[in-house]
Amino acid sequence: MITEFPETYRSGYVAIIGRPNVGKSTLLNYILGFHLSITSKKPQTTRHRLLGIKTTATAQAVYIDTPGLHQNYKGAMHRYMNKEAMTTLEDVDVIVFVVDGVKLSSEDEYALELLEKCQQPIVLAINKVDKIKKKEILLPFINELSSRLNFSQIVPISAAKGSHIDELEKHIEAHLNLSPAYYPEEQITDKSDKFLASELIREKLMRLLGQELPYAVAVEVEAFEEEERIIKISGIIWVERSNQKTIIIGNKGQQLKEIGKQARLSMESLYDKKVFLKLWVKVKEGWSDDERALKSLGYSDYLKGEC
Ligand SMILES: Nc1nc2c(ncn2[C@@H]2O[C@H](COP(=O)(O)OP(=O)(O)OP(=O)(O)O)[C@@H](O)[C@H]2O)c(=O)[nH]1
Ligand SMILES: [Mg+2]
Repeated sequence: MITEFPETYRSGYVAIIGRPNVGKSTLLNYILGFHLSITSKKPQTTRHRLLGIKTTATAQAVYIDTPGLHQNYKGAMHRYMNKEAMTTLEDVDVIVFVVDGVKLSSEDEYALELLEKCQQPIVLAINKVDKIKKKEILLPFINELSSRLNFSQIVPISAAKGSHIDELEKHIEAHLNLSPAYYPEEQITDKSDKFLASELIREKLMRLLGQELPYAVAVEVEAFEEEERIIKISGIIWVERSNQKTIIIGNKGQQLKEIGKQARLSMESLYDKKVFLKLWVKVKEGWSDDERALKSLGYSDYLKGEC
């Protein structure tokens, strides 16, 4: 426990920004040392901003994981997701811009255009370098990127394997403010247990259903009752059409059973307690493009923003 903060103690907000699927949430989880933010092979896994707070003896970095920035959005949910990412840029002390591979996509370009307007230091993390066999092909990519924006640092990393993350964290820490911690030492996120539970269910849906998963799926945790030895959770999986409900339930209910089992195991590891989980699938037509319905499912706060 930190009883007194030294004068050299640093604290600040760190935005993790980039196009969908580059590994932003995987990076946050590696830094924190546990699975807080959901991840999957599918782009647009993260839908809401989420704080992940890392407190050490020398600094408190308040990371903000964001939905991947995407260009060709349609509908209210996509608008919400882009705003969630852009608003984050307003008040942070440092930005970590994540890319992967060795080529810029049009979505990376879109993110770069937004970042050009930012005044804060930007650290570039080139992720998934474990997938690059010939490391020398990174060099022209690094040159191209550094000619585009004046990055404070450029660090090739692998969030999945944990390579060079400590180096990245050192650079981030140097950009934080000289200040005692903003949040209590034991606080790890701004999100409720109920929110984290609903996200773990959505993660299993994304991972188990893959291409079959309808994009418009949302999870609502109706009840979260913590007792001495067990947490009782019940959740609703909302879809837009009845054929989507059939897919999620699967043959003789096997698919839903597996989703529930995997979500329960992840919850037990997150809460360090036994979990009893009940899941239902329900249909609500057109919710993903209906701002009122979105609000009721937690997609609230249309915020203006940029940096
Ligand atoms: N090989 C490799 N795969 C990675 C690495 N980092 C992340 N991934 C994989 O990339 C996929 C996307 O990772 P996420 O962390 O969900 O990506 P994201 O940027 O948060 O995506 P959105 O939330 O959709 O914006 C997952 O399948 C990860 O396992 C890495 O360093 N190496
Ligand atoms: Mg993510």
